[in-house]
Amino acid sequence: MITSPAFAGKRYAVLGLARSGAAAADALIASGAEVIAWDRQDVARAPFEGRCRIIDPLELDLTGFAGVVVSPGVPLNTHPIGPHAWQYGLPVIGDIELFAAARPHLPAHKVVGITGTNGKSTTTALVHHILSAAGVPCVMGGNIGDPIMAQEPLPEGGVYVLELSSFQIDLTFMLDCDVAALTNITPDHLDRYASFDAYAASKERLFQMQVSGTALICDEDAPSAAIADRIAAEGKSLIRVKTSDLAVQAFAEGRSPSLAGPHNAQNAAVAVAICRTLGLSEEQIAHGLATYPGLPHRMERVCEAKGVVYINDSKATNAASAAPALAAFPPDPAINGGAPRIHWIVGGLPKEDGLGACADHLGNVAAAYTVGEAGPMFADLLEGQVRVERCELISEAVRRAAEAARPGDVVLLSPACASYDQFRDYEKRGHHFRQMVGVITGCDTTGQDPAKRSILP
Ligand code: UMA
Ligand code: ADP
Repeated sequence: MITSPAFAGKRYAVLGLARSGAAAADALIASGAEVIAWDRQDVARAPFEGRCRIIDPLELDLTGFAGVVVSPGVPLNTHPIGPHAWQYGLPVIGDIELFAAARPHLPAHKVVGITGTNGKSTTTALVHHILSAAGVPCVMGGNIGDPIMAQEPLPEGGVYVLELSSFQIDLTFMLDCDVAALTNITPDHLDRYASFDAYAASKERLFQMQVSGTALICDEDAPSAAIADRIAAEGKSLIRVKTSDLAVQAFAEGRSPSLAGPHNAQNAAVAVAICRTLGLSEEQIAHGLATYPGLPHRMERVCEAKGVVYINDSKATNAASAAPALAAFPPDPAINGGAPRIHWIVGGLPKEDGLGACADHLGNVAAAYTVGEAGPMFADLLEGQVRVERCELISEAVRRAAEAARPGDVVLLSPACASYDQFRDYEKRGHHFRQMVGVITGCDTTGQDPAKRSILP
């Protein structure tokens, strides 16, 4: 756990006690801070009974507090905690801000912050893998893996690789990343922001917090390019990254199968630029790119049964991230006479009104199986373009897709929606899909074998 004298003797309210909030409260208590903790769920509050005062900060006079630590899942745009804290002049912060405050007392280290609408986790995990393979002490945290405050501090020379969602950036004010990177910006999380511009502005704050570090921006969409232009105009250190950078590099041919596809080329190009900025050699980077094992729930090959491949892409929570999955399996003249071969399970909690970039790849779709709250909307949009089966539940969608699929076809969960209508998060949705595929096909789909992950054909 990361503790710091910076918190000793201070008083904090912690709202939200799931993974990141619990780790923040633990770290504050262990650092000698006085903590008032709260979560609307009693199961989340239970581990703190007897360890600190448990009370909703909304019921408290917060005079004398140092700050209110809020979890990224608490919607700041609608929750009353913001106005309540601000009336006492208190900052509303998250665990990443606690980490930033703890940094001066940690052994000399570097911080890499990675944001973007899509590709954050892949880029973060890839940078972490390249560094680890090169023998650099490093951890990854933030929006991936264990919360950063729960991790052991690194020895001198270590690198903290942080995936940062816009929700986390909104709760962070002094994280000066040695390297801050942006993969892309497309519409997402619009329920949490007043507009797409406000969402993009949230991402930009990661770079505004930098004092002397380098900004790496993949400037292939208009909002990202605009951010790069503003950083350049301020005279700050900026490297513009292009997906095509990867193609001209010596190691372009040696990428792990888990990094197949143009979207992963974008992620890999950003990761390579980050590792170069950190001073790694081309050989070290090439080795890491070739051996990257992939992450679960991103184009994860679950199993093959009766010639049908089942793919779990539960992390595709918006249209821009589902589109590359649909593009990955075009009709093949050698398979079923060149008929479309994707049985697409789509839907969940809707984020956008239309099909977005998915509309460009409907020629690859044999049938769509719509699920969740967005199911009827997707069914209405898709009917007349592809065969549609209204299913509501993923279990029903897998059952019907398995019945309809022919050898050579692909059953693909790439929902283009958030999971929160039916699941705790995209991971639970992905596990459920895996389980259902196991039940319906008879395959063992419980394994977490990295060799099975994220393999594109
Ligand atoms: N809560 C209240 N009152 C409210 C609202 C929420 O008490 O009004 C409580 C909830 O009961 C819950 C907690 O607040 O216990 C909210 O927790 P959380 O949703 O922030 O969950 P954590 O487990 O702390 O997970 C967070 C990130 N979650 C979100 O950003 C929604 C995780 O990102 C991150 O991995 C984790 O911290 C570790 O640092 C997940 C995610 O889905 C992967 N991120 C989004 C995405 O990638 O699209 C941004
Ligand atoms: P994030 O952490 O930003 O959500 P991930 O690396 O976990 O990103 O990928 C999430 C989903 O987005 C996966 O379904 C993946 O196939 C897709 N994806 C990954 N990188 C990109 C990219 N650069 N552009 C578009 N989609 C992407």
